[in-house]
Amino acid sequence: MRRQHLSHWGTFQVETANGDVARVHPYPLDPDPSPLLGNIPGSITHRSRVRGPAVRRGWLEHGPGPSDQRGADEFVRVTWAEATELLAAELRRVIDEHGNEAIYGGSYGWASAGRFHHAQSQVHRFLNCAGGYTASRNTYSTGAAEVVMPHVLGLDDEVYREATSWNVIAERTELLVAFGGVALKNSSVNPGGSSVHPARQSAQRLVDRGGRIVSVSPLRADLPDPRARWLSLVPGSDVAVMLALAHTLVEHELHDTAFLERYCVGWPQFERYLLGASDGLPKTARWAEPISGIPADEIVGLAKDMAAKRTLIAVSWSLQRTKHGEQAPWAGMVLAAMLGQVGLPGGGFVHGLGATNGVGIPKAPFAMPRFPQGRNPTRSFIPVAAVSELLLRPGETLDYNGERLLLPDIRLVWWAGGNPFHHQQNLPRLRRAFRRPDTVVVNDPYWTATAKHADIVLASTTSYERDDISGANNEPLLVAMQQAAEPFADARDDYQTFAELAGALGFREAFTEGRDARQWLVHMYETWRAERVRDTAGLRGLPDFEEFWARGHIELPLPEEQNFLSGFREDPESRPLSTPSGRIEIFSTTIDSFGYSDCAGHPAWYEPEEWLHGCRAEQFPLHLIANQPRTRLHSQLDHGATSQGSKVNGREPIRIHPADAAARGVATGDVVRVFNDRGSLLAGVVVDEGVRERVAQLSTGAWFDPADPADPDSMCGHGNPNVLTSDALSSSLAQGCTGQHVLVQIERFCGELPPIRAYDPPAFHTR
Ligand SMILES: Nc1nc2c(c(=O)[nH]1)N[C@H]1C(S)=C(S)[C@@H](COP(=O)(O)OP(=O)(O)OC[C@H]3O[C@@H](n4cnc5c(=O)[nH]c(N)nc54)[C@H](O)[C@@H]3O)O[C@H]1N2
Ligand SMILES: Nc1nc2c(c(=O)[nH]1)N[C@H]1C(S)=C(S)[C@@H](COP(=O)(O)OP(=O)(O)OC[C@H]3O[C@@H](n4cnc5c(=O)[nH]c(N)nc54)[C@H](O)[C@@H]3O)O[C@H]1N2
Ligand SMILES: [Mo]
Repeated sequence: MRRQHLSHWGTFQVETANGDVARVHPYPLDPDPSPLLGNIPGSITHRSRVRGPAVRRGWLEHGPGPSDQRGADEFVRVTWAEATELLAAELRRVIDEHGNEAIYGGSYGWASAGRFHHAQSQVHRFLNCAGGYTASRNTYSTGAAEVVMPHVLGLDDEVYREATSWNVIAERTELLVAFGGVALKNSSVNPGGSSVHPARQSAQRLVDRGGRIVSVSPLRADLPDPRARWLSLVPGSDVAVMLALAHTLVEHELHDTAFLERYCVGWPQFERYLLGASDGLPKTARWAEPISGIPADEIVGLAKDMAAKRTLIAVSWSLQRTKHGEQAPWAGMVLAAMLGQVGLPGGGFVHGLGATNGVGIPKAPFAMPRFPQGRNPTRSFIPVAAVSELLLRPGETLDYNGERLLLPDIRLVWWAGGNPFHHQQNLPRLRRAFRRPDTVVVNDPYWTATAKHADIVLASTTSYERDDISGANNEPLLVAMQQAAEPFADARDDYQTFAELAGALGFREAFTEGRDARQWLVHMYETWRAERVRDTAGLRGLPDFEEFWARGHIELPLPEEQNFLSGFREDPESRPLSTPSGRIEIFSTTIDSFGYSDCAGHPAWYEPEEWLHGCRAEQFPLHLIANQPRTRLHSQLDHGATSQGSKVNGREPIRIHPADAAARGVATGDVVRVFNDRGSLLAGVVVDEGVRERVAQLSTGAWFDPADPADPDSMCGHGNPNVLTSDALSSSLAQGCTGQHVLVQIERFCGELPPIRAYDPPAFHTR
């Protein structure tokens, strides 16, 4: 029998056999189903599953406390009753002795789709009922943009949710200049689920119509259509190119002064910087040529074209996942403002086009069903990528968006639905940070490196083992996610785990409100339906829960099309932006007032640290792009068929230019050691002319596999790039993740290849 289900990367039907997914059938109306669906079969009973609750032996025998055994110790299988009792007692101790602030419950991560069993919502609701926790703010995805764009546009995630839609771009855009390209691999996924994937066909349509796409990127693979133009540049140099384009527009009087006057503030300050009046350095195309490697006449030609055509400037999220990442989206927005096409159909600015499937699909004019997380009475928080700072520097401070945050002394760390040994930079440092707390708790279906570094591991079900309802921004289907298999071994839904714990701590009723999982689904759906019937005429025909469940999905009426900032353009007086000036802030008095040396009041060029023109490049001469994987979502289902199919000699593939391969005497299929002064890893070579010279590309997501689990500096034999990346943050403004770029050296690996142990469970001790 087929069950309806959904993941972040698609809607599909599931066929099961022997307690596992045997086959998935993509949603028939999806023109471009994701290859990531191939990772699902076999995932329920894979050997890397956590079979039941487990406790680290040292923690069980000696009690809570800092430990250098995390990641190296054996585990002991316990019953759910024991796990609940031990953890309830430890939570009570930490809260009584150190306060709720001492719990780090930021728990960043994508988990699985599904509004009710969403692991972060579950852990946050639970910890809120327990009196709160130190939280995390912003994301790894857009950590820099989320802080700077509210100052510039007064918008937060509306920048993506209200992005110009693909159907408008396909029909109206004449020139799409995409900094960071439009990598179709990324449009597979959407947080919370996806059904139809329009990016590929839309890019095709644009080119069929005679429109042009210029993909500015160090990788050819970022072209959304083979007919698009690849403009290769030195990684990290985009802001210099944007400034040079802006300078060219001014030089040729091609900028729209009327638009800048009416819709923006701060043009004069920026213009002084651009022309060199404030620092003696005009940001000309000649200036940008040696920085970016793009010939000056190319830049001048492109600027003239941009002014002559209906032009959309796309800035990918990757550009802000770097040192000074605040600058690229801000400079891109300013460039679009100079062209004066902001708010016109198919013109203007878009941030993250194709980064997820949802960017480019109009947003629903209403909220999705939700599982309330409650209120966190504890005020302490960190910008999310500062987790190593938090754990290693208690009592010290961190600048953030005009505030000075005090880093609390964390005693208990709780992760549910995220994998910091996937997402955090500088894993050798994270491993040291994970030694400090008294207790680390992880809920996960799999023995990820994070679970192996925990003290208490709570075995979770996967979404296929439970019923749920989807619900995602910018997604036209609401899907009944129907349980396809029985829970594996002794795994439990996170909801049940937290409900039992809440019981042991005396707040079960507050956590569950007396509902079981099924009753929550009905409650969430029916509350949502009642709100929709009240506020949206088009949704009056919504079926009740039973009918929705039987149908498997319902279609949501999304707007036909969407044009970013069109309302503001039509009437800036009655529909101002929610910036202090009500207009686009080319110069932000607020940011300027913070007085940060690494983020001024207007977008500017700052030299990054990890790049080819810096002094580190003498030692580590290749620029590694650690981007999102084509074959999986982050670290999820790395053992699945699609992901495994891409491995080279069992290692994650690293792509390098033929000249760089020849210089090192390596060829496709060889295993290389990739290293810098932070760490080293093994990866499998793919020689690729579509990679710029002196650039290498190694995706995130290979499960961390230290050769010696007791040594924090141990080589990763599998190819997780975060062994090498720097955990320096974007700037004092946003303190965002900078993991996209890192300098490395590569050499042929001559030793004996270590076996891949990443998917093996840890050793167990039997009592
Ligand atoms: N170097 C570098 N690093 C990066 C990036 C980069 O560009 N370069 N990108 C960053 C970005 S943008 C992101 S978003 C992060 C992603 O980082 P994460 O979101 O942390 O990565 P995932 O692999 O999606 O981790 C999700 C975890 O949730 C678990 N899980 C799934 N379903 C459930 C469930 O129902 N219950 C529980 N308890 N657990 C569940 C999965 O098994 C998995 O371990 O990585 C960041 N890291
Ligand atoms: N298949 C798949 N899709 C995903 C994800 C996944 O894990 N797998 N993760 C999702 C998530 S959480 C997020 S946040 C988004 C992220 O979306 P993005 O941040 O856009 O994704 P990346 O793949 O990291 O980067 C996109 C491209 O930017 C280019 N690039 C890197 N550095 C530079 C530079 O300095 N200059 C220029 N011009 N280009 C550069 C790289 O060639 C890279 O392929 O992707 C989402 N989509
Ligand atoms: Mo992300």
